[in-house]
Amino acid sequence: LRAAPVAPATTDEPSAAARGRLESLSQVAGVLGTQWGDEGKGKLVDILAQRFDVVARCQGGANAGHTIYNSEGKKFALHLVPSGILNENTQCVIGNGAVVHLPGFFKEVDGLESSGISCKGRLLVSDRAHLLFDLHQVVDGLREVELGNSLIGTTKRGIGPCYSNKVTRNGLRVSDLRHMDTFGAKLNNLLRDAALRFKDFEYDSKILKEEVEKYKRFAERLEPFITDTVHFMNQSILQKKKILVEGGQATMLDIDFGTYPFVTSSSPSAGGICTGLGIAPRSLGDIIGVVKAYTTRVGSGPFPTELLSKTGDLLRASGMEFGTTTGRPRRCGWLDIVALKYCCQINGFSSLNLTKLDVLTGLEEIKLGTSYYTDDGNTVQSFPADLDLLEQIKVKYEALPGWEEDISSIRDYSDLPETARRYVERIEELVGIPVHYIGVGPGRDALIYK
Ligand code: 2SA
Ligand code: GDP
Ligand code: MG
Repeated sequence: LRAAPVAPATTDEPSAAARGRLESLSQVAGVLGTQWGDEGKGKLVDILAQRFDVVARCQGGANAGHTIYNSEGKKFALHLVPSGILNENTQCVIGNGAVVHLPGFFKEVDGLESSGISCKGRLLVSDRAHLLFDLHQVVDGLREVELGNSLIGTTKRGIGPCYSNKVTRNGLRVSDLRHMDTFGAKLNNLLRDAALRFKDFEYDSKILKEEVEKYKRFAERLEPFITDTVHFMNQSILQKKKILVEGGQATMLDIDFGTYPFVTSSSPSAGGICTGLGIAPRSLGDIIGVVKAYTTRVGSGPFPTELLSKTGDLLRASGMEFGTTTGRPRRCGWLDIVALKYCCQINGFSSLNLTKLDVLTGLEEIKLGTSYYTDDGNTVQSFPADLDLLEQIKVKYEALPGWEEDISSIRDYSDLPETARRYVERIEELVGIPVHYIGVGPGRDALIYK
């Protein structure tokens, strides 16, 4: 295995095949993760954004980490801001389903602005989005400590505690910044609850006062970004603007469909698009599922095709599999077709983007996990909810031959080695959804349109 290449600078015009694919996408389209995150969604969103007027995030917060490269090869790590921000003609929306940590948000905005990317007037934050406070991050950490060996392995960005407050109905929303007279009392409730629950949670009236003062300044600074994004999204649809929804995390981390409790606290699957932006299901068109050519996972939880071997280490090194947000090493394994089929059912993808095919170069043999079975030899028909069963499950593999050639500069599908094409087509056969995009490197141009 070779180390993944550094993204080259590119200003190439898209090929006819690329233009065909990009121009035929529906008015409202989505890009969603199909595994346990980090499939390379950010790169596809950044490429597609060139053809879209609006790019919107519908769930999650700064737990997401999308690494993208602009046309000069400059690297950007985005967390909350949609990956469409690098395209100056695109408006970006942080929808009602997302959670916003304002110190982190302004840090990201400042970083972009200092790189010459203007955010003002292009970045809209929903007045219905919930505010994620430092206190949520502290509680996230304390919960993990309490869980000991059974910890979830969260990003410690405060995601679970913030969504907990949303569901308990005592959370604060962006629109509360316009009512600073009641803001302090509401925030005090959250701080007091946290202090009652965790003895190590520091809380006194000085902390509250400082936090309220800080948020008074944030309220002023955020005002130009605050938008009724439900109205904006629906107006944009009526005005025939092209809208791209950028998923964070992935279906296997979905609060309902993922490997609960080792999941995030939002809905990164298709349903989350409607609830997280306030747009109707019938407005949705193409939904592209992003699939890494192998599987990775950060944090704890079941991972049936995990490779605890040298091959897993090779994939990690070659694919540079370290978290964008926390730098944690990602667990690596073979592509899990059972989990992928389950995810395809839930999301109804119109096509797939297979990413990081280049990382598999040099492997003599590549495996696909095609079915699950139990100790007594019985095949498990669908992806199980039962974690004990998942931990013990056996995987039946199909082995395919690998390839030696460097594929990172290939742009035409027909130029890929035959064994690489066979790998792609076998995946299409097994899941019944066409692969329209194939990633062969991290750069914007390193994409094959099939
Ligand atoms: P949380 O923080 O409450 O959402 O964590 C709950 C679980 O969800 C997983 N999770 C992620 N998995 C992969 N990538 C994520 N984002 C970062 C990235 C990760 C990083 O893109 O690289 O930098 O470490 C992400 N966000 C949440 C998490 O690992 C827990 O399993
Ligand atoms: P996301 O969270 O789904 O947006 O993915 P991340 O950005 O967290 O992780 C994907 C990583 O793989 C990033 O470092 C990308 O630059 C990189 N990447 C994306 N597509 C490809 C690809 O096709 N080949 C290689 N070698 N790297 C890729
Ligand atoms: Mg990521």
